[in-house]
Amino acid sequence: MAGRVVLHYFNGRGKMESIRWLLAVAEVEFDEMHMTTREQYEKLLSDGALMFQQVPMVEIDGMKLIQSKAILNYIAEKHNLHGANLKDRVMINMYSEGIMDLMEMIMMLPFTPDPKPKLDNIHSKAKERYFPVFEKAVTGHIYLVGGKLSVADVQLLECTLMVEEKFPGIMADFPNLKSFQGRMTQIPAIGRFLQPGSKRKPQPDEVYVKTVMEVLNIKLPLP
Ligand SMILES: N[C@@H](CCC(=O)N[C@@H](CS)C(=O)NCC(=O)O)C(=O)O
Repeated sequence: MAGRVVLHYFNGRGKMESIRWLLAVAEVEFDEMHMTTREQYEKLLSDGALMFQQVPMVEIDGMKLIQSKAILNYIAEKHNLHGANLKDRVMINMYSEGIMDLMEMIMMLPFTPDPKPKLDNIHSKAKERYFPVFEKAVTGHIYLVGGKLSVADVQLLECTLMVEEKFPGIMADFPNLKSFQGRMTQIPAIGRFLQPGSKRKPQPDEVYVKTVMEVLNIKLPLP
């Protein structure tokens, strides 16, 4: 029998947070190994657990999976959160990639020495490029694709909450997206994940940034 799911990452959001969200929605219990030292990372490397020397890594069903999108797709497929057919799936993937592009910009902010111009760019991209697409997609539809909850819906909720943390009030121009958020938070597993004390991580702080930089030997500015 496959053991419990174990997430190997930092004690912070980064590229693992969408995986935490999806597992929570699929109601899969998981444990976390938080890397705090370079030695822990080197141990994973020497064990051959990190194919491309990168985390996230997730132990699941007897495998050690890497590459966050591959991990998300595996969990989504397994838990019926990846559409009913090939055409739905490609739409889900298109939405999901767009959402991840926006979330990645926010993810990189704490590692940016001069975040103000990046923040302004994120604001205009969210408002003019990404949110209008999703506002339209959820108008008259409960979910993004095929009338069925998918990984893209889960990521869209995660993303809109992240953007709102940076720009409170941004949703005022997107009433249907706001309603979508409201519907999604009614899903019991999501309601529980949004409660304090869940495995959802807070916004990155100085400790998180310092830990990531030390463990991965990152020097600023990033290339
Ligand atoms: N495409 C990979 C990228 C993973 C990635 O960039 N991981 C960072 C931490 S968030 C890392 O391990 N960097 C170490 C390195 O690249 O040497 C994914 O989505 O999982």
